[in-house]
Amino acid sequence: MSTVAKSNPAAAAIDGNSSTFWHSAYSGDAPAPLPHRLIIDMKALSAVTSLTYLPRQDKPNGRIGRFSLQLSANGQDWDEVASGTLADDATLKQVDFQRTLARYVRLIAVTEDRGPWSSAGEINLLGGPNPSLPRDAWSSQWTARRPRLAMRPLAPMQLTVTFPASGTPALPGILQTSRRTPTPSRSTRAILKRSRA
Ligand SMILES: [Ca+2]
Repeated sequence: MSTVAKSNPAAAAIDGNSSTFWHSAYSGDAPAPLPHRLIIDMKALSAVTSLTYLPRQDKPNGRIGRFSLQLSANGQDWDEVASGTLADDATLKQVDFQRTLARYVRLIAVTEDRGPWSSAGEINLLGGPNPSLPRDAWSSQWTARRPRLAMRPLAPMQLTVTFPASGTPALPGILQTSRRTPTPSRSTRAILKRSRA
């Protein structure tokens, strides 16, 4: 995203430093609309059981509320392993799920009470009852889903009302739209013919 502040890249969510953080775009033209997707590539398959999320520690902006957590072994086929709503505070959160073999992790931030932003001080993945997985080779990136449809109002449909000379609307079909009525298919024509007979 061209509008991401350079000091808050996705890599800051996995750098082991709780005072640096990833933040979605908040300057430039406009904030990227939610949901935001933070994707971590662990570069190797790992058995994962939990994700921890440490919000940024300096301000509440961007704390992830409702979320979906998805895992993938190949980066193409994703399974949601957890979803829910995280408490709106600065404490460390842990999301546990069924032990899954995965290489890619996709954290989808769906809501934020203050605005269309997401941020993360540190995100980690746990591989069992105890250990953090080694993060040396990991990489991360984030994207925002753009609306599929342009937010442009539709042109109003033009309605034409025809009145006969007597002043009484002709029925039926007094309203004619500017959209062309589709030609009935052969089978429809046959049905219409039968129903008229
Ligand atoms: Ca960090």
